[in-house]
Amino acid sequence: MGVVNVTPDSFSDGGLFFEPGAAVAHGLELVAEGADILDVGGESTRPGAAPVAEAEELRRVLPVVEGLVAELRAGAQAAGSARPQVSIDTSKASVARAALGAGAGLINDVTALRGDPEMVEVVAASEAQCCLMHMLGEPRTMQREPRYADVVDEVKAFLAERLAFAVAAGVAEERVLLDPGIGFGKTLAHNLELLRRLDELLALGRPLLVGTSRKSFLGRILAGTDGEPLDPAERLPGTLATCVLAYERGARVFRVHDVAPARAALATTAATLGAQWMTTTS
Ligand code: HH2
Repeated sequence: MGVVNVTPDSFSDGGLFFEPGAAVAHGLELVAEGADILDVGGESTRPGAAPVAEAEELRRVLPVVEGLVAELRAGAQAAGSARPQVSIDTSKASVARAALGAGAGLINDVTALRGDPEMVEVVAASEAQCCLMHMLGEPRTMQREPRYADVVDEVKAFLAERLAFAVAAGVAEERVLLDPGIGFGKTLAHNLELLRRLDELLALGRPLLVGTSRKSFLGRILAGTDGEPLDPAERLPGTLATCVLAYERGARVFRVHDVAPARAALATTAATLGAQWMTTTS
């Protein structure tokens, strides 16, 4: 899953692809690098990020979803292959509805259907897949001394409850992906424990999505002697190490900014483990 941030303030690539044309071109580049899913987002979830109004979020993401769907459709038709999927990273039902109307096939809701009471109906009424992610609190406050008795048990119980909620509302279980929410209301130790014990979440019976790409815990592990965290642009080795580990522990969807190196690292890991590298496009 390649990240297409249409924001001025995302933590690692804010402002780079803010114009619709630049965002579409970037998404197509990620597909050329091997992405099977493009995750389009118009609101940063970094700690302390300013909320984005509905009209502004729509203005940012809708032309990009429309542009990508049109280009990917044409490309897939010409090649006779499956079209890579477009995902919408939003917690607003109206944005999800509009993106689905424009051809998105996955709703990535970092609030796991808690942010907008209408979101679950939008998902249930569609054929789309949906990613439910764990987050402690909300982005503005989530990194203020997060505490857990046992982070893995609590994330697992939360995801089980959210999955049951979605299914009870009419979302087919087969459409749901689950995500432990690396960096969302977690300390460095929490993130590492979740990755180390990721296999415990497999008992939930749904594919696991993991997003470690360039996140600040990687910058902290490799902080300089002055204590300064490593710059986001320098976090690719850490991203790849965590993706490989997460694959070995059972994760199957990896939300990354740097698709080509992630794909190469994961294909090599899969081959080494004797598994087949499954994608929708090959
Ligand atoms: N992480 C980010 C955003 N959306 N969605 C899921 N399912 N899982 C994640 O780990 C996840 C996510 C944060 O990364 P990014 O989009 O690069 O930054 P920002 O939120 O600042 O735009």
